[in-house]
Amino acid sequence: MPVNQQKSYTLKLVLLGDSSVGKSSLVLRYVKDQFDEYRESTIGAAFLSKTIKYDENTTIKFDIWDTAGQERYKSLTPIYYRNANCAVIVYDVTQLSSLERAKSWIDELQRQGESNTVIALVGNKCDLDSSPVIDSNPNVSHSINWIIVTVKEIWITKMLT
Ligand SMILES: Nc1nc2c(ncn2[C@@H]2O[C@H](COP(=O)(O)OP(=O)(O)O)[C@@H](O)[C@H]2O)c(=O)[nH]1
Ligand SMILES: [Mg+2]
Repeated sequence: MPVNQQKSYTLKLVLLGDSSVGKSSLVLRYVKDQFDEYRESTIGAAFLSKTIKYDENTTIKFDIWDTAGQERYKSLTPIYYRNANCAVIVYDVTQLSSLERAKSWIDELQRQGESNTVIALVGNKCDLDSSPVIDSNPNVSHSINWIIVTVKEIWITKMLT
C-alpha cells in the first residue's frame, strides 16, 4: 500500500471592489482573524498569503492580491486578476453604487475571458443598519457564489470552501 500522498496546491486569489468596501479588512480577518477600525487604505495592491489544510492529505496556499479600489489604480488591476483562480468581489451593503461597481467587475472578468476564475460576490458591512441596505439577491449569474457578511463582527469562512 502506498503511503498517503501529500498534495499541495497554490491558488491565486484577487480581491476587487470599490474603495472602502472592506477588501483589506476582509483579508486581515481571513489571514489573521483580526479587525482594525483604523487601517490605512491600500496603495496599489498588497500581497498576503495563507495556507489551509483542505483535508488530511491536501494543503492549499492562497496567494492573495488585495487591490486598491481607487480609479487611478484601475489600469493596473488586470495584472492582478489575470490567471486568478478565484476573484472575491466586495461591495458595501449600505452603498448601492458599490454594488454597481461590483457588477462591472464581474462583467470585466467575463469580458476578458477569465472564464476559469471562480467568482464570489461578497456584500460586506451588514452590521450597519443605515439605509439603503441591500439585502436582496443582486441578480447575478448562478455560477457566482453570493454571500452577505460583516468582517467587523463575525467572519464566515464558508465562502472559500
Ligand atoms: N461597520 C463595518 N465597518 C467595516 C467593515 N469592514 C470594513 N469596515 C471599515 O470600512 C473602512 C474601509 O475598510 P478597508 O478594509 O480599508 O476597505 P478597502 O478600501 O475596500 O480595502 C474601514 O474603516 C474599516 O474599518 C464591516 O464589516 N463593518
Ligand atoms: Mg484596501
